Amino acid sequence: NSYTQCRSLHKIAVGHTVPLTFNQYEHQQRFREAQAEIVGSLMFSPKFKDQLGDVEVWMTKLLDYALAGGKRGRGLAVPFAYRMMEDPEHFTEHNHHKARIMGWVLEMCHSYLLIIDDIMDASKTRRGQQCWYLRDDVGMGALNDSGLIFTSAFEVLEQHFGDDPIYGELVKIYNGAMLHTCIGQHLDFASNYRREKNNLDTFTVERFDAIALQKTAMYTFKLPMNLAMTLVKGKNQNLHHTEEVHSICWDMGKLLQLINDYKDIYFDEIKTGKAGTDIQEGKLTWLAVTALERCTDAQRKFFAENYGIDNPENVQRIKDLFAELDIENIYKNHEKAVYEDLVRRIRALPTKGQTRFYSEGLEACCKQL
Ligand code: DMA
Ligand code: MG
Ligand code: MG
Ligand code: MG
Repeated sequence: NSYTQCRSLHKIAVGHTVPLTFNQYEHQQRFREAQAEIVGSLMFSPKFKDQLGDVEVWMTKLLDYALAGGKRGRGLAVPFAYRMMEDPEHFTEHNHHKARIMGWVLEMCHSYLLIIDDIMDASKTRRGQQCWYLRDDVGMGALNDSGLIFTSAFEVLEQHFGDDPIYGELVKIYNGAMLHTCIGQHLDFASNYRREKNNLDTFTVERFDAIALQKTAMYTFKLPMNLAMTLVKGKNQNLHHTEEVHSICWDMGKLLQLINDYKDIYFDEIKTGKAGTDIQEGKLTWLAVTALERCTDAQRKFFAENYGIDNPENVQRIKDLFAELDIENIYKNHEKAVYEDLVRRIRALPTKGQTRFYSEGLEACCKQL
């Protein structure tokens, strides 16, 4: 079948040090299929099975919302990274499947973050649907629902890895990454211009970097890489702990966040599935800090008067100011430069043994941003 074909293609490709070609569709299909398995086993857990009937009904509805749609880039990155990093001699389908489960646990953590993020950002839509907290039958119950998703993620982890020697390590990896993300989300929220009106001193590129590193890079890039590494044989060679690989992951996270910030303003909701709120909410975004760097005193005053107000006229004024400052072009050039620099650095990684796979994996992830 095409899966076996894909595997042998992989072997041939790797054996001949030809760039790896692999069936993206197959990869996604397999990942999708694992969803039913994890949801099924979760609902079979005694915590849910021996419950009042209402609980299962609610959980099913919640999980349907939480796991539907989205690009699933983070979840897919785990099996993807495992496939890329593992020496083909040690590659097993069993481990590959473990990577998919880890990927779904990650997707559940992501969904937990999004439910909360939409409340904090006063968003209206997500993944083409109304935000969870805005539903008539949800409201502030969304706070507890996010907790249900997060704790269920760890329940899934225990169900599938509880007896595995790597279980303790996995808990540490997930929790560590989630802690960083929550710190990043706190900084993001606390840096909001509306919280400290008239203080633009904190709107700096340095602060944007520090926030993006924690709220985005940590769980989007470092986490899937670290999870996949737990499955890679001979991982104690420490190849994955080189400074440069760390720094590449950070910079990919920053790139993702600046793309996210750009889309919030310049992309149509039809395309992104979510209506932007960054200007209205006064977020510390890459566009805002870049604009401020280029403002005259008068423009800075104009920015201060209009940013962070949920009113179409004020929002339009900020967009006009961005246009005056040519922010869109500055963004495009910057994005291109960051991307090209990343690809160059990834290609320059040492190509002996495992790191070759590592660099291919990173480059492929980068292309998917
Ligand atoms: C989201 O940043 C970060 C996390 C950890 C969910 P964001 O609020 O800019 O994301 P989005 O634009 O998707 O709401
Ligand atoms: Mg948001
Ligand atoms: Mg946010
Ligand atoms: Mg955003």
